[in-house]
Amino acid sequence: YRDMGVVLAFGMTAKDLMLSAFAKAEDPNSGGKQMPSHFGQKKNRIVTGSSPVTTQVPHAVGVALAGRLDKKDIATFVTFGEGSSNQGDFHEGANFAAVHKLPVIFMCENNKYAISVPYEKQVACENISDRAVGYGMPGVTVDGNDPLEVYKAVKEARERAGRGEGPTLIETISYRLTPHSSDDDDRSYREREEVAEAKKNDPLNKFAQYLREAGLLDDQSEKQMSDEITTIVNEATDYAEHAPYADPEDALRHVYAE
Ligand SMILES: Cc1ncc(C[n+]2csc(CCOP(=O)(O)OP(=O)(O)O)c2C)c(N)n1
Ligand SMILES: [Mg+2]
Repeated sequence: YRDMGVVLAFGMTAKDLMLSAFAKAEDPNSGGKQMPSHFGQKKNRIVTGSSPVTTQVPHAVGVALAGRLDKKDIATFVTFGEGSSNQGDFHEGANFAAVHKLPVIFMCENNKYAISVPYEKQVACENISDRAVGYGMPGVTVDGNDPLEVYKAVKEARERAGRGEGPTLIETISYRLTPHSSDDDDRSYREREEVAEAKKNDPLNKFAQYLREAGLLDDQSEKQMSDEITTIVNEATDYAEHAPYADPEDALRHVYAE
């Protein structure tokens, strides 16, 4: 759900993302009809999500059930916020997946806020992962700012799913460094000091530091990587900016049966 990093890992490209942001005809998600970050791409097996939060959870459970019925070795991976974990869709999906031991990896990205509502006004339990026991599946909480910890937790969940042991709930603790959206003024509900403190844990900087200490990154290789990424993003931006918009008649495509 809105996970740009995840869809890039699944094979979506910078060009795909820019085509979507500029709402162009070639946008693989929706031909320019959806809001940005509402991903969906058949080629990379990314199932279209809806804007109402948490509807993606029962979808993921249903896809896992379909895979089971078709005897396919698949697992589904679904993400949602800690605020979204209070929606009925989460509880129904988690319960059904656990009862039927479906291969689903539930990942709750706990960034401490649901727009302006802080964690302590959303849930009374200490961890979102505590909820897993109520459904009969393992629940773990990991540092969401540490890519290696996240990788390890997801890998273990995938292996469990592959062995037919059912779903796992992974909670990744992070922090939303920016306002929720351009409409949101976060100064009205949180202190600047809190944000400044959280910035010290920015995973991009922390992981770069880790790689430096491990001797895998230095100034030269970091600059080279950064230059390469800048070129990719600039080329994707130019391409998308100049790409044609969809024809007006296309507005009804995939809306009504053809
Ligand atoms: C069912 C539903 N209610 C309300 C909204 C409006 N809304 C969009 S994002 C959001 C907050 C979600 O918070 P969280 O689940 O913690 O995810 P985050 O944005 O922090 O990643 C809300 C209330 C929505 N999209 N869907
Ligand atoms: Mg949140």
